[in-house]
Amino acid sequence: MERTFLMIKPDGVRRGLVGEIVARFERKGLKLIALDLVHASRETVEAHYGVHREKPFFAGVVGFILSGPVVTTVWEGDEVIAISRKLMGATKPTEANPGTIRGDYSNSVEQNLIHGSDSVENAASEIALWYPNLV
Ligand code: IDP
Ligand code: MG
Repeated sequence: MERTFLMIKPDGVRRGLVGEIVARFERKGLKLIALDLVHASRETVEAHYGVHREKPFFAGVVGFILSGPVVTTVWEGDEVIAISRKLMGATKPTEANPGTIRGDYSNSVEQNLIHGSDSVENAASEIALWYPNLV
């Protein structure tokens, strides 16, 4: 059974979209196994976006994630990584289809409401980073 790490970013919390976003994954039939509202540390967020360290948007996205509380979650299910990426929608607002979370609620490439693991390896390292005690 596959697991993924999904995080509702500060814009989603500020805009009151936590329930709406969580509900979409629940309705899809994915199983919620962890959920917390957290004020993340810079160390954790920089490690989380470590693969993007050399990108021009790295400092911006880290600062944005630190701008308010986030909701961290772990989900379980068959093909949960690919399914949740599909429900999230594409990174760029011009490419995120209507019917997806980003397509319906975001028009910003940075403030795009949600993070989701993109591979089995990254899901494992993100879950270990945010939920070191989750078995
Ligand atoms: P993803 O969240 O769809 O997996 P990634 O390419 O992994 O997209 O980028 C991580 C995050 O960094 C994005 O969700 C977004 O918040 C931010 N980001 C990506 N590209 C840009 C950009 O060109 N400008 C500003 N922020 C960006
Ligand atoms: Mg990514």
